[in-house]
Amino acid sequence: MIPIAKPGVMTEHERFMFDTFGYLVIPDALSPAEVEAVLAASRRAHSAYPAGEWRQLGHLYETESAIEELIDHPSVLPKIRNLMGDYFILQSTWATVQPAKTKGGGYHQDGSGVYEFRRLSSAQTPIMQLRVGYYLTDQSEDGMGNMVMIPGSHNHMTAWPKDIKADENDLPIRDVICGKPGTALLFHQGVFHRTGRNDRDFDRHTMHIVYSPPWLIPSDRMRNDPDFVARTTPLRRALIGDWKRPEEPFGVGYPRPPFAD
Ligand SMILES: O=C(O)CCC(=O)C(=O)O
Repeated sequence: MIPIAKPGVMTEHERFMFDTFGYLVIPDALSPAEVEAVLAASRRAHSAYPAGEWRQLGHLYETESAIEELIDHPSVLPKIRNLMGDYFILQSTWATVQPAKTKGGGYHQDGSGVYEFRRLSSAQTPIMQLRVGYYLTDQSEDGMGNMVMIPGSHNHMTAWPKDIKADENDLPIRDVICGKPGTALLFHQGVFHRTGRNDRDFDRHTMHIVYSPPWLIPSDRMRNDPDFVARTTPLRRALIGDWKRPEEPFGVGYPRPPFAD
């Protein structure tokens, strides 16, 4: 029971599965050449830090062109627009490494820990972040650092059972997301999820790209580099939040990002 989707436009079937499960799995979202380039960028960035630690590095798209390409990647962007409309920003980007032979992480919902998004509603929390995890290393079997999701857990406010322990006292409905390099996992921030264990003898790399409404602050950067803003495309400039508001704050909106359609 995998909510499998195809790259590109959101079909009605896909939208129904997204609303039901809270995520979609999109094989072949990236070509092998794109995977190779993003993986090389991720390895380059992490090589400046000690090996053997789980780590996320943000804001690399200004210096790594392969990561910049993911800002408005055609495999995923139409689905983001289907779910968020035309006004959203790139809130953050995280090149994530999980070392070989390491345990998984704990279940959580994404968002601001100090003011959790689930406080915004007594029923289903609205979409505040759409996250796309591009698998860069092989995760086609369990135990390769796969994401583990609890399907539909964004849809209610029942408290998370305190005694759940990953892989030990776990939920039988957990879904270990398997995928070859180039697979994308698109999910609602409210879905409980975690990093799965990595039993293999190679580090696992995933590139996470996070979109949010335009009034959330970016979380991987304090500012955009003016040189990057000047040289990137008009659409990417809009998506990184570099637009002028005619009136503060959002009184009469701001120009629609220059999508091709
Ligand atoms: O290890 C990973 O790639 C997933 C990390 C994660 O769950 C998160 O950043 O919210």
